[in-house]
Amino acid sequence: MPKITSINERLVFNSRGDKAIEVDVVSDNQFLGRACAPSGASVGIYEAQSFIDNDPQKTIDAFRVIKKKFIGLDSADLKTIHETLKGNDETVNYSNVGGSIAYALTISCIDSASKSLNLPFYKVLNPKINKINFPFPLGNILGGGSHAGQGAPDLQEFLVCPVGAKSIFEALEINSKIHKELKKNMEKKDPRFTGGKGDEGAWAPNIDNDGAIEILEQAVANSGYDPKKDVRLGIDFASSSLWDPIKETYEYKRYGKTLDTQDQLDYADNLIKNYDLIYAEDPVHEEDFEGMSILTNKNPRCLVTGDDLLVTNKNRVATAAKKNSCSGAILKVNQAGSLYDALLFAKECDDNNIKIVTSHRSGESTDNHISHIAIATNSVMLKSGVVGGERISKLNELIRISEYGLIEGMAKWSNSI
Ligand code: 2PG
Ligand code: MG
Repeated sequence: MPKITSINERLVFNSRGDKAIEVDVVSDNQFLGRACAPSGASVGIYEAQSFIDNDPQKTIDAFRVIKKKFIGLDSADLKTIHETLKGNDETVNYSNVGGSIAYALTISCIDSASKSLNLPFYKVLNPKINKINFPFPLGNILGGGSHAGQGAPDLQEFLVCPVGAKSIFEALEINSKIHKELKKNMEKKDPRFTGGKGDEGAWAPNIDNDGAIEILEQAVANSGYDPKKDVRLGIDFASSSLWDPIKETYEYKRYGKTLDTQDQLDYADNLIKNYDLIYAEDPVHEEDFEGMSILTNKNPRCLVTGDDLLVTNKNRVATAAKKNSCSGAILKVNQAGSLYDALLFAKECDDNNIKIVTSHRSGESTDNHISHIAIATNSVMLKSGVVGGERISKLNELIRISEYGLIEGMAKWSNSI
């Protein structure tokens, strides 16, 4: 068994230039694992708390006091590492040790174990995996909301999913082509478009929500694909960022619209139907299991997906399953805290036939572990942008994984969709 012999931790900077925690775990004095915790801009209220009292340095200092408890443990034994961590933090949101520590420690342990065992990361996580089915890359082409400046759409992400692609390389090439094409289309539409991008590399033009989805559909068609067949469209509404809990309305501030609960449901439903969306993430706010359920039941061709609704939490997805609130579930390890928590969530999704979409955060490192986590959890999609060093590192890792010779093809999930 690979034995943890040392642990080192530091503050580094993420893709937004904010402080982030990185942890190194060494097994058997030679196998270095390393992981850096990402962070979100549209953060769900039920997510793990990244730092103790919002203070990265305090979180690092507190970890230094407890880290000796992990020395000598088997770095591949995720359960024991998780339990040791929980022995120091009984809170539900990791507020005593910090979710960033839970993320970086558990992932760097598996990273180190994978080197020591000479196995790919995904195989350490899921030893039963034989043939790989690649997740479809869900590419963020145009965006706004909390990821971009004023003038960009209120909705956070306008996405594409190349469902007609036969290989991961082809899928990534298609997304990249559409990302480039959209820029050209945008320049024609608005000669003052600066080429500005949001946090995840999606274009952030001055356009409203309806204009954004239209121009995306056009860019897909201009790239030579059928947006109702080869490359389907998606939206991350990130509705909790629009929701005003006091007024109980959705505030589309940039374009001066206020929608009540029913209006929002109708708006989301119309977008899903008019554009034949394959993917609709958080179309209503994070407490509205019922609204999600209405949209899920009405739209069997669309993966109605919970992000802030589920926060990678096993109990919340169990509730969602009972109410039929979603057909898709976002998996972000740092929402849950530890990698072990995230795997419990994945199992609950699987048991309830809810499709998993493994996802980056808007504030990322150049780590590529999420690509392996997507494979290990049989995710149908990987949401990791299209361009930018910190996003491309994850997408390129999928290409490397495709050389391992155990490939079956792309995720098999789209029969009814
Ligand atoms: C989301 C994510 C990633 P953030 O809402 O799905 O795209 O954004 O990390 O800001 O929560
Ligand atoms: Mg989201």
